[in-house]
Amino acid sequence: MMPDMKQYLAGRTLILVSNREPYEHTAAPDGEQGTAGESSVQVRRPPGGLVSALDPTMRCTHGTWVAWGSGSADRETADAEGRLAVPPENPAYTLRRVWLDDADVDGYYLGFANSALWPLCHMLLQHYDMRAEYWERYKAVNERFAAAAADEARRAPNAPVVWVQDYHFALVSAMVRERLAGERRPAFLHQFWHIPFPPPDILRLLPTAAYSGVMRGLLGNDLVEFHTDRYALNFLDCVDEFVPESRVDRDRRRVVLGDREIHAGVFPISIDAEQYESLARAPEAAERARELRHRHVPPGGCLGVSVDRVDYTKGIPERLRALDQLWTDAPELRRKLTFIVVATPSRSELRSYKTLEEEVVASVAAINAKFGDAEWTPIVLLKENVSADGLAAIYRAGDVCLVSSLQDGMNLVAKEFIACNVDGNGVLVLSRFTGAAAEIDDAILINPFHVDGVVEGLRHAVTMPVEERRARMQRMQSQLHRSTIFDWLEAILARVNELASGPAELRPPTDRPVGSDRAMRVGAADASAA
Ligand code: ADQ
Repeated sequence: MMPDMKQYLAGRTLILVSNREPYEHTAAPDGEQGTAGESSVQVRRPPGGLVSALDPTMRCTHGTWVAWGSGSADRETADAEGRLAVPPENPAYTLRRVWLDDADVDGYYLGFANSALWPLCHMLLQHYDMRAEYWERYKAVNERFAAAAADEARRAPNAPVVWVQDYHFALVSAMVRERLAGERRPAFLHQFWHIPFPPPDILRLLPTAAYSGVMRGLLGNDLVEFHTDRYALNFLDCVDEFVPESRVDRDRRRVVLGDREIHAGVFPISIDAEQYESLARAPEAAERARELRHRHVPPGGCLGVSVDRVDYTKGIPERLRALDQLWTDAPELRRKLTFIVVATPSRSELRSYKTLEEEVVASVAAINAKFGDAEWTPIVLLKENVSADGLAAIYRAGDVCLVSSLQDGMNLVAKEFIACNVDGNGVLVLSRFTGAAAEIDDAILINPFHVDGVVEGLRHAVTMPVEERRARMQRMQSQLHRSTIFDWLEAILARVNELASGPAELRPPTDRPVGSDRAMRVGAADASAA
C-alpha cells in the first residue's frame, strides 16, 4: 500500500527528472478527429511500474516532474515554458516538459545513452558504438534538463530535493549543483541508476572525457542509489580510478570530494505486488489463463512463459537455443512442454534491435518447424504490447517462468511472475546475472551463456515435486510482499530525509518553507505528520 510520502520529505519539495513523462498528449489520428469544438487530443499514461509508483508520490507531495515532452500534442497542451498541471482530470503537481529535436534524440537517446552507456553497463561490448557527436548531444541535452530542474528548484516553495532517474542523465546533478551554487537554500540531489554499474575496465572503453564526465556528473549527487551492492561497489571502484582527487571509503559506501560527502546506497526496486496479485486473481484472468492453456498446452502438459522487451540484454536467442536443445535431448518433453514467449519490439530505430527482432522471429519459426506438428506448436510468440491484466493472465497460466537475461539491473518480470502465481506452484528459472537473483532465494539460478546449464535448470523445473514447488513459491511470495515498490520508495525517501537533515550544525540555513504563508502551513503540517 502507498505509504504517506509527505512525512519523509519533511516539507521539502520533490523535483523528479526522468526521460519518460508520466502523461503524454497525442493528437488523435486523422480519422478520429472530433467535430468542431471537440478535443482531438488524447492523454496517454505510459505503462510501467516506475511511473505508477512515482505518480502517486508526486500527487501527494505536489512537486514538479521534469521529462522529455515526446507526445505529438505535448507542446500545445503546455505553456510557453513547457509547464502544465497534471493529472489532467485532477491537477496535483506540475509536469515540466523539455523539448528534443530529432538530432537530440539520435545523439543523446539512441546514441550515447542507448548505444554507448547501455551496452557498456551491461558489459555486452559487441554492441558498443560510440561517436563524438553522441557525447556532444548528451552533454547538451543533460544541460537543458539541468536548466529546467534548477529553474524548478528556485521556484519551489520549500527546500528542494531533486531526484534524477537513470543513465540518461549522468551529468544532470553536477550541472544542477553548479547552477544553484550560492542559493540560500541548497538542494539535496540524488539519483537512481536502474541498470548495472560496470567495473572500471569496462567504463574506460568510453573516451576519457566521457568516462570522466560521467563519474564527475554522478558525484554531483549527495546519494546515488543502485539495485545491488555489487553495482554500488563497481561505482566506488570507478570513482577511485577516474576521480583521483576523491577519497573512497568502501566500508561506509561513501566518497569524500572536497568538502562534500557522496553516498552510494543499495535499494532493490520492486513492484506493486498486491496490484499484480489482484489482477491475477480476477475472474477474467482466471478465464484467460484457462483459455491459454486449453489452446496451447496438450492435456497434462506444462506451460513455460517469458516476457521481455526485445533487447540483447534479455538473452532471448540464448533462451531459444536452450529450448531447442531441451526438446532435442528430451523427446519426452515434446508435446508436453509449450512456451509462450512475449517479446515486444523496442528501440527498433537501432539496427542491432531490428536485427534481433528478425532473429527471434526466424528462430521461433525454425524451432516450431523442427518439433511442432498439426496439433502442437512448441513456442507461441506474442510480439504485441500486452496490457497489465493480459500479462497477469499469462503469468497465472505459467507453470514455469524463464528469465535468461545476460545482464539485468533488477528484472521486474521475475517479481511479476511471483506475484501472479496465485495457484502457488510455479517455478522461477532465473539468470544469476539479474539484480533479482541477489534477492530471490528460491528460484532455480542459471547461467544463460551456458546452454547446457539452462537446459538442466528447465528440466529441474518441470520435474520438481509439487510440494517443493509450493514451498519455494510460498517463500518467494512472502519475501516479495515484504519488499514492494512502496517499501523501495519509503526506504529511499527515509534515507534522503536522514542525509538531507544531516548533523544539526550542517543543516541548511533554512530548511523551512520560504515564500507564501500557505507553503509555510503545508510545511508545518507535514512535519507534524511525521
Ligand atoms: P527493463 O529493461 O525494461 O527495465 P524489466 O525490469 O524486466 O526491464 O521491466 C520491464 C517491464 O516491462 C515489466 O514491468 C514488464 O511487465 C513490462 N513488459 C515487458 N514486455 C511487455 C509487453 N510485451 N507488454 C507489456 N509490458 C511488457 C529497466 C532495467 C531493469 C530494471 C527496471 C526497473 O533494465 O533491470 O528492473 O528498469 O529499475
